[in-house]
Amino acid sequence: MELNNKRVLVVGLGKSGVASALFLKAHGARVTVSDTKSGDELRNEIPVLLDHGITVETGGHGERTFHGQDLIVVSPGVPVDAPLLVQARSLGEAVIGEIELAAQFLPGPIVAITGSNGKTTTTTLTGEILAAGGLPTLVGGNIGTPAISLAELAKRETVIVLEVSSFQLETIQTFRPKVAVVLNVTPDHLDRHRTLAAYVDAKARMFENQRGEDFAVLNEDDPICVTMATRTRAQVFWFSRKKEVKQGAWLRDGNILFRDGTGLQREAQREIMLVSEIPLKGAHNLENVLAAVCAGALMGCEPEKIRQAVRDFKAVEHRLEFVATIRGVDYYNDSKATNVDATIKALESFPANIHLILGGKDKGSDYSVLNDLLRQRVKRVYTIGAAAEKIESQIVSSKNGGVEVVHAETLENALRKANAVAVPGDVVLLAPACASFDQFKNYEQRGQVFKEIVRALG
Ligand code: UMA
Repeated sequence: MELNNKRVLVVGLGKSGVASALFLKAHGARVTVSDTKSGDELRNEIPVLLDHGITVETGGHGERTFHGQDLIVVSPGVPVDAPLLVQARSLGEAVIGEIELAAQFLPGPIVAITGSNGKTTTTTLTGEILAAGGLPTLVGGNIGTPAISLAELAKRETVIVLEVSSFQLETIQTFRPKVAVVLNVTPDHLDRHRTLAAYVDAKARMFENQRGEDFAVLNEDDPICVTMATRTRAQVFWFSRKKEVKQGAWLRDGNILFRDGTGLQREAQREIMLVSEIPLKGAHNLENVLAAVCAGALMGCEPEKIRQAVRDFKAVEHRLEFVATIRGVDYYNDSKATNVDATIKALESFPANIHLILGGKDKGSDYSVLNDLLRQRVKRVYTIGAAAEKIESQIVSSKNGGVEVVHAETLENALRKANAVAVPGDVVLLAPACASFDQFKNYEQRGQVFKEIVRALG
């Protein structure tokens, strides 16, 4: 892609927008950035852009700003069907996302990981496996470091491990992972994608540009993943907790095995490690490990190196992260549980006596699917944020044989109320099933605030 002297508009001035604008400018483009936030809200971002000679538009997207651009680069949070983008496309302007921009400039192989849940853990672990296997590795994407910011650091031999979201996949064109992992697909982001089918279609774009020499890694225990196998030209590898797979990773007698049924190593079957050596809680994390093992083995890492990396792995921050034990009560931060399925997985990790903090910004979710687990394992639910009323209307309360629900409004209130009644052996869990943007900057800040309040309680 030639950028020199091209007119490029970057839409959205978050992490992706800032990184894209600086990259484009460094490559000679004439860059404008546009954001709906006010100049005051963006006071930290604006000076650095102006210093680099980038034009900044704040407080809304002007129609004329979109005219006459050679390229428009959108941030993942910007809906692809925004009227100004639709109009720009109809005028023949190229509209791509930040991941596509990165794909055009990343010189080495990409290992991409998507899924409704487990992306961050699997991406981090895969990065550590590849590094342990001796491959120069960089990790980024939806995990928090924009992919485009890796482009300047990567060499031809560098493997780029990217967490990729459905939002990012909506605006790809040539993005082609050497290894494309889909961990699972359960309803999420329906406020943006509208239907589950549209969400699945976005996820399946992982495979769009793959070729026969590439690999797709899919969860054989996930019904939607199984249907995706027909959507790639790549060689399909499976992982499963429940059954033996034709090629990929599975379990036998407490061991993780990997079988490569391709090429010279036809039917080669290798023991990787014992399941009991995995330091992470929960069945969902076993799936994440199996997926990362597959990706590592496909990139040529030795079993012993894979084993070492998994054994040394620490839980990712905000992902079922143990915070403290206070007067016999364990506090866990799962702020990254931003959808209902992630909350289910968090609840399944503790047998009983849970005080669960739920709520935030609703994403069109159905919270009634939590009811069985709430009845079986949860002592009290504390609702917070904008989704509180919707959640309260969908979960069965103690009056009707369900769980006790406390309307707490804020995280701090919820923690104080839980702390006042929890007894030794109980677990206080933030696994909110919602996005954070109603009360926090992002899920990381929500998790930080949770941890600060917990520590203060102690
Ligand atoms: N904005 C506009 N116009 C719009 C919409 C948004 O100007 O129509 C502006 C906002 O005012 C804001 C900026 O766009 O200033 C935010 O852009 P963004 O939402 O794309 O956020 P970034 O900071 O660029 O972060 C994005 C990802 N965010 C989203 O997908 C919502 C981050 O994932 C990611 O870490 C980062 O790029 C680097 O790749 C976060 C996320 O919540 C963690 N992801 C979702 C998830 O995991 O469920 C998909």
